[in-house]
Amino acid sequence: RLLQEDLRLALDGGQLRIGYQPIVSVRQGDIIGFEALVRWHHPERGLLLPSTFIALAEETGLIESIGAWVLRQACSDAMTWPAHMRVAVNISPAQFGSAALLNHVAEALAASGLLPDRLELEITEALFMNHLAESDGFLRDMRALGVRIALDDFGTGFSSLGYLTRFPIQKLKIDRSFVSGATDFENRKAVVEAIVGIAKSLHFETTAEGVETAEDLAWVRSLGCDQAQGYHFSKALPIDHVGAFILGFG
Ligand code: G
Ligand code: G
Ligand code: NA
Ligand code: MN
Repeated sequence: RLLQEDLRLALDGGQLRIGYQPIVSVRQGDIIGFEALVRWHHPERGLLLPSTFIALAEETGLIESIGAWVLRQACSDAMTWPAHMRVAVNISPAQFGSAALLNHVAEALAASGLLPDRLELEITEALFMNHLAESDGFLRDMRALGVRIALDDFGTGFSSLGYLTRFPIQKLKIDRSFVSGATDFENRKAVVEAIVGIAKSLHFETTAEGVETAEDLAWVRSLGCDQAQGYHFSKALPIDHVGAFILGFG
């Protein structure tokens, strides 16, 4: 049987679940929020990660309903967390061009009652740069709603600094390829230092992704990153483990 046919049934069948990975403030050491990462608990194939089905969802158009579900679920889950914590949701290229996205975001906020500034949408730097025309309208719509925007996988997508100043973005997420084990490599250090410098001068927050060890954390702290995310703190957790993780953290 084709994976594609299974994916149609997965959403209605409750086989899609969200894992929540904590994002930690480097200075205070507290949890500032969680990134929502979708997982598919396939009845025969077991746990499938997004790399195995997000592209398929995009090709088949299923990403629209999956994306709407993730937004609704993530916003309602975030309502069970302390009120200062945000939830970050990934938006893929196929969702980005669609007029339905604005409605899905607005509906997820309205249905959950989540304050808009607790929702952060992650779009990859490459997506942003390749769709500048759509980006403009999308970011304006999101700003009107009060939702925050993060550029994901930053450092891999050749942004022009001119564009960064023109768009209402609040955060750069530094790609983990520059972060994990980076103390060993001078060139990676130069990249992260440059990104943090740009972010500071443009008043964006920075999150270092892929912080896997205490050494990685000490290093991103020394470079002035605001937040860190990675296996050093936790992998993505099922929603029913998030409450205990928050209580036990720090
Ligand atoms: O969770 P890792 O666990 O494998 O996630 C891999 C990639 O899948 C991430 O880079 C992320 O951008 C993408 N991804 C995870 N969850 C979602 C989602 O809900 N929607 C979209 N569009 N992409 C997602
Ligand atoms: O592309 P995006 O940044 O949204 O991807 C998140 C992906 O990164 C997920 O697949 C998640 O499982 C993975 N991830 C999260 N933390 C770490 C980490 O510390 N090291 C590595 N190698 N991957 C991580
Ligand atoms: Na992401
Ligand atoms: Mn990323």
